[in-house]
Amino acid sequence: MGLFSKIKNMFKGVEEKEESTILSTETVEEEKENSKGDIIPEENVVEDMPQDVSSPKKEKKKLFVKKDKKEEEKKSVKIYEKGLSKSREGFVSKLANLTNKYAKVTNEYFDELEEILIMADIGVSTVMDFMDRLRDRVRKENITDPSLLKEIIVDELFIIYVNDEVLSNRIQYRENGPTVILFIGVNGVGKTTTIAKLANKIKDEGKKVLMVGADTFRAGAVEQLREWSVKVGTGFYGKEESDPASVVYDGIEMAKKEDYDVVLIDTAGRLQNKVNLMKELEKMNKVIDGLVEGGASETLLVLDATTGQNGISQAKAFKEITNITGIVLTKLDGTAKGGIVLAIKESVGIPVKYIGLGETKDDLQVFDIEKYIYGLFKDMM
Ligand SMILES: Nc1nc2c(ncn2[C@@H]2O[C@H](COP(=O)(O)OP(=O)(O)OP(=O)(O)O)[C@@H](O)[C@H]2O)c(=O)[nH]1
Ligand SMILES: [Mg+2]
Repeated sequence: MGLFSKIKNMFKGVEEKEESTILSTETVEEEKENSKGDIIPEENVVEDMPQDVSSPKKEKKKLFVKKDKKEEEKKSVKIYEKGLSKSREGFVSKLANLTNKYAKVTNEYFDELEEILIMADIGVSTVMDFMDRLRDRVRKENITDPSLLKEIIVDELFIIYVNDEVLSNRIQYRENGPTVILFIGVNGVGKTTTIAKLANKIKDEGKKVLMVGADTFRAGAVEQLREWSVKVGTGFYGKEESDPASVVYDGIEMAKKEDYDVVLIDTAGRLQNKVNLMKELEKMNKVIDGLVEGGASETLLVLDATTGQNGISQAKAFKEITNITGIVLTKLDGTAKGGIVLAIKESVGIPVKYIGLGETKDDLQVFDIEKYIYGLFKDMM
């Protein structure tokens, strides 16, 4: 069975059977192991739990947590499906049409396929490699029927992403002292909204979150973040018309004094002035390094998926001036060009950690390549 069939089987059950086990046994075991830093810390579910493992109450609690995870998994698959509907209607329906149009795999078929993939923003060099591999497989496996190629295409796209690397897309939380996460990216990509969404997620995990408004460049930017902090219900520190690094300093001092677990810092992104931006980021990082052992845990670059190849150029430019630990790809709900995820992986090699699939505080999802592939191609077979 191909990879895609496996993924499809994995998530099909989510839609059909209310009580089906979504996670395989291994995943459940793994989830249990990881549950310390997980969405619902078990100790937070029922405050007054006795420590006795054999207690029936504890068993009940465990079941409750598991069911909650199932519900969450189900919700998350649905958000992927809904958020990727534009992409699905775009390039995926073109792929399906292509299969119907050709009775045989011909050179014209390959040319058209190549064009569809490039239009989907996968990136020219990735598409070229992909086409070579596909032609190779077609030759070796003697495939003439285009409908047999559909699954192979999806599998090969998946392979481009995974590419025998272990992609770590989990946020690294610090044991002691606040975990500092810096958000960077050009104007309007969705930095502030992403902070609100992520704060909401982290808060639901039982952590104390502080938003710090260090975008002191654009008028109203600090106030915009403050409004989000009220809506989401987190702490806030920010000051207009001051030096961003000094805002970062005061914000982290406050976080340390008031025992915040996570500090999310909003910055201004003026890429038109690369040298200044680099200096500013350096200055901020110096301040963070001085206050928190090991410095910022994450620097997340926010990219707008609707800007396509322009987004890739931004990633390359930012990569030159600072150390990026992950990418947040926003507005994937608003584009038919879902291939950008693959292009980012291929051209900058930085993991996509989160994707934005809408404008509300619930529309941020941890990036999961399996759900992504399922959300994109579910109608294709
Ligand atoms: N559809 C959709 N819209 C989004 C998403 N993320 C952000 N937006 C919208 O994009 C616009 C810009 O978002 P902001 O969060 O203000 O962007 P920013 O990077 O902070 O912008 P500046 O502060 O001007 O640099 C807003 O209208 C958001 O609602 C997303 O995932 N999907
Ligand atoms: Mg902003």
